[in-house]
Amino acid sequence: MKSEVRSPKSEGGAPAKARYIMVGGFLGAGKTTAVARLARHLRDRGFKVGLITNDQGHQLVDTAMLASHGFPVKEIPGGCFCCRFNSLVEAARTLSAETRPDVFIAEPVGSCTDLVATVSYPLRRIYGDDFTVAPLSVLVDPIRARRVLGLASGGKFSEKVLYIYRKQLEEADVIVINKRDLLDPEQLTELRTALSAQFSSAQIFETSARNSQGLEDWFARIASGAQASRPAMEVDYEIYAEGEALLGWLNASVKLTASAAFDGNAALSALAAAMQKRLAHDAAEIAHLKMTLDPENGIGDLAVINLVRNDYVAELSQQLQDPLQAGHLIINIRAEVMPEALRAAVEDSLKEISGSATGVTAALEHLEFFQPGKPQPTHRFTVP
Ligand SMILES: Nc1nc2c(ncn2[C@@H]2O[C@H](COP(=O)(O)OP(=O)(O)O)[C@@H](O)[C@H]2O)c(=O)[nH]1
Ligand SMILES: [Mg+2]
Repeated sequence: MKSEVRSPKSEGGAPAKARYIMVGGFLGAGKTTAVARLARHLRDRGFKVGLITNDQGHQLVDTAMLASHGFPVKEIPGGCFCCRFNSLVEAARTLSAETRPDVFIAEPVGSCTDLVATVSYPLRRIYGDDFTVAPLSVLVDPIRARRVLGLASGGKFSEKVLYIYRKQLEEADVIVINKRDLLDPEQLTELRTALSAQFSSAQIFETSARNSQGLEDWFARIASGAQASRPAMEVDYEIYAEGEALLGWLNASVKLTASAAFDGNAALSALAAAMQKRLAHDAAEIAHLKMTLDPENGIGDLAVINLVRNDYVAELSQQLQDPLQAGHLIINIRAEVMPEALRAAVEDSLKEISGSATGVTAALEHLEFFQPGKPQPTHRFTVP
């Protein structure tokens, strides 16, 4: 089939096209987890995989997490794929020069929408000789989705942020209800029914990316299916920009050192809990708080912690095997609050976990906190 992933053994004749797979969805839906699973799935079948991460800022938890699994990763910081389309193509070229991937898997920014018109269709039209473009997948966290669709109560974002959330679903070729382990069967059916009623052009899958459940059918669909050729949706870029600007963004990197070896997993949990408490006090709706701790001399060892809504506890999705005496901490937070509140929460929380009581010293190496600017796509094609 024309749009299939090229065979890993098809060296020799005319250069085959690489497959471009984009895994979108709102902040915290499980994109990075799913990308890591998909990359491993393809690698196990003999394909070479190249990963592309993207963010409005620099110093990304996702890049550190995916690189720790041994995949080649290129990061496009400082703007979304649609606004940095040329950097996206450049990243694919660099990966090609290094490892010649058969498949690129790209994770766009979780607050980004209009990807079909600004990324998929430009890739198809301008670089159709280089890539076959997979259907666009949009992942959802089912607890968050049930609240957005009015099926459950709980913390929500304001209407302009929800505009982006719904637009992401509207353009999806494939909607993946991820984290299905968090719902009982009735709640899952109710969510699926509501999604298929509102977003009828999308095919729906149910997965637990973290537990590797339900992934095969979805992977088969995006590894070999063609993307539909339908007119791209309409987007009000004023509302989109206002929704983006309501989300505060913070990225930081911190050097942690201690007088004696300390438990890095416990330190991450304590830090996440302190930030969560501070942000709750500021009435910030957390979209994603994520951190990695990379021990000095801890070859391949990396701790990852995530919090994706206020009324939950931060989860250590990867833990360190051993105590550490020095390490590098990356902090990424996206929440509906002014960025200054994020800065204060991070600085105060770092003070809480360091000092004479713990023997840990926290030295801030990089700090940026901002509201994303108005998206200004390089291209916008309403038909492929
Ligand atoms: N319960 C559950 N949690 C998951 C699943 N997939 C991902 N997560 C968790 O959701 C959080 C956010 O995941 P991440 O992949 O970083 O989301 P992203 O922001 O969309 O890239 C992490 O704590 C993951 O471990 C799942 O299938 N079930
Ligand atoms: Mg991610």
